[in-house]
Amino acid sequence: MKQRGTVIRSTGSWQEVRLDDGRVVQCKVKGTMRLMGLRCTNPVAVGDVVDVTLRPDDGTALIAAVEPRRNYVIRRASNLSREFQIIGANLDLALLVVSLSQPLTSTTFIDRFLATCEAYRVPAAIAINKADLLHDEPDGDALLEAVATLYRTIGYRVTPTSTVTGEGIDELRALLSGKTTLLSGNSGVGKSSIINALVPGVELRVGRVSDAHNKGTHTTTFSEMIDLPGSGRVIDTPGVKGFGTIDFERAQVAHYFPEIFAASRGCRYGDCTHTHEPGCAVLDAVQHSLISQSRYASYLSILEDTDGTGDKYRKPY
Ligand SMILES: Nc1nc2c(ncn2[C@@H]2O[C@H](COP(=O)(O)OP(=O)(O)OP(=O)(O)O)[C@@H](O)[C@H]2O)c(=O)[nH]1
Ligand SMILES: [Mg+2]
Ligand SMILES: [Zn+2]
Repeated sequence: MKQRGTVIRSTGSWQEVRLDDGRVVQCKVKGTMRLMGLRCTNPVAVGDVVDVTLRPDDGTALIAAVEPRRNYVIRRASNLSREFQIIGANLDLALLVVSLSQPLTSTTFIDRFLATCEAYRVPAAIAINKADLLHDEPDGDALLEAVATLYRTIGYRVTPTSTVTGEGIDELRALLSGKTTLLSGNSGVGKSSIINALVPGVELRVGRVSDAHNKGTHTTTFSEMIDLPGSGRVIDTPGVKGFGTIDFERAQVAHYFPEIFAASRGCRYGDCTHTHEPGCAVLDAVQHSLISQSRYASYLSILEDTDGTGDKYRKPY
């Protein structure tokens, strides 16, 4: 018997699927599907709409097919790895949760995440969590303001939040209402804590305060979709250390940095890579601080990781 459903929890080998009739079943992925998802560590991700085959005789459930994804967020499992991981699928919003203190999220991480969202047409926003810590640190507020302004100027929504004081939580609630939102970011930035603040009673496991400095600590170990009060859903995910981008075509990388793309219209050459060419309007804008050094460095870092052929990752479905 075939049923349609949505993957709401994924441990890698097991998927929990909420069927359209409301029942929740534990599923295995049908063996052959792994081949279709070649090089992908998880052929099925939270948010995927799937066809499930139920076998009433032995009580097993198999995911037989994944419906084409509206969009998704994907990362390279590690910088040199040839394997990819789909972090979430069929999203209205990807909320990147960052922290500028305990731990410090790097701008490279932020920019690689945002560029991936641009590439896969997932609207992205940023929550700068642990704002309470910044308010208590010398120059903390200046750092918060600088980072927020940088990304707001490019066009991203930025919300400073604190699960300790409640700052920004109402704003997030309004932003996420009615949407399916992926929460992603480094380990320990407070993704699960934010969901706990948004969803009374859910009580996700959060890291111990004493572990907050320890980047090796991963408190959330599997991805999980949680219903928001009212309408909307959030996906909590395990923290990730780095965010390797997939092999973009070199010429495409600038498209994923909105402000670099906008400036590039003024470049002398149509195939300008914005690295050394005369008459490059992007280099000019960097020199005049109209494009931030950190964003430009992130652009270069992705370009360096890209071997130029593009399309290494073929969509499995
Ligand atoms: N000061 C402060 N601490 C926070 C805030 N939000 C979360 N924390 C603390 O940060 C630590 C990590 O929080 P988690 O919610 O487990 O972080 P996470 O992003 O879910 O981490 P992973 O599941 O490992 O990816 C915990 O000790 C939280 O209590 C905040 O706004 N301010
Ligand atoms: Mg967590
Ligand atoms: Zn240029």
